[in-house]
Amino acid sequence: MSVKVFINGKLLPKEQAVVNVYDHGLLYGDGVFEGIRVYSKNVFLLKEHVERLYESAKAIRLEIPMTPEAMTKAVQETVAANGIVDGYVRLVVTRGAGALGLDIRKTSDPQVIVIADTITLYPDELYEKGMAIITASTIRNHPGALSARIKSLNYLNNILAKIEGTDAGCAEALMLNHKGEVAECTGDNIFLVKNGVLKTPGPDAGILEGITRNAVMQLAREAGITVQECTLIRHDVYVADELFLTGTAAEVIPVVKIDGRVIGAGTPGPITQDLRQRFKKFARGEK
Ligand code: PXG
Repeated sequence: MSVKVFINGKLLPKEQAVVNVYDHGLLYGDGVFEGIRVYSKNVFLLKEHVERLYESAKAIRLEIPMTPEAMTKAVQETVAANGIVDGYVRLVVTRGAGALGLDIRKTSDPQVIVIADTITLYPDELYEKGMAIITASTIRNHPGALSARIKSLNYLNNILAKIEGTDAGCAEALMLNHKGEVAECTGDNIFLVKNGVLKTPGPDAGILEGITRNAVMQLAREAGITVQECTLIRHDVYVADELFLTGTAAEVIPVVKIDGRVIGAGTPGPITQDLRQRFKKFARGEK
């Protein structure tokens, strides 16, 4: 069965779900998106993702031509139409086709696209043994230039850092902000554990406020773990007892090495493993 893609109110076979080459999403990366997981036919934290999509759109002055309620329904219908049990939803809204120029007033018809498909995950081994990452030399976008809180179609900043990671044989890379502080990874947020306290950079570090990040902070608090959003520098990461990343695709993944330095005992730590289990249960609606 061919994958059916929701585009502007219609479910079309994926070959027919196409956008105009004059779309500013293609020409300028002018648009917003979300990546959402489906667990056992249930679209995970859909409300939070739809809210973030509309906030991203508002921040770039893009009016989405449907209500959040209709968007929610479109996601659920697309997931059902493709028989997705465990998978992934990509929500995209582009600025639409326009003249060859930056002026948004010369664009029309923003494209609303919902793709429901399977997802490629990190290999199981990385969850069991932990992953190695590096610090990229590419810093995160200066928040005064483009807020990292906008999940925009322009991911070059992260892609350049990701290339540094893959060149070094690592699946992720840490990005610092313009002040040299720890921000986030290319598609994941970062957490560390020091003396039993869970620490992560706050939104003012210039990060995407990950929905997985928020869920993990909540689960940690419920488990009686002290959680701090605070400024972190590379030194804090190097001397951490435990390190892990969170993201829609990664869920909770341990990190055991960064820039060649071994973190803690060099194996996934107890708090990381506990939070990973709690997150898995939560995602499957067992909490
Ligand atoms: N930081 C950045 C820069 C991201 O892009 C996260 C953190 C984690 O946020 P969530 O809300 O997912 O916990 C992201 C998320 C993909 C893909 O296909 C990327 C993300 C999510 C899902 C899929 O590359 N990035």
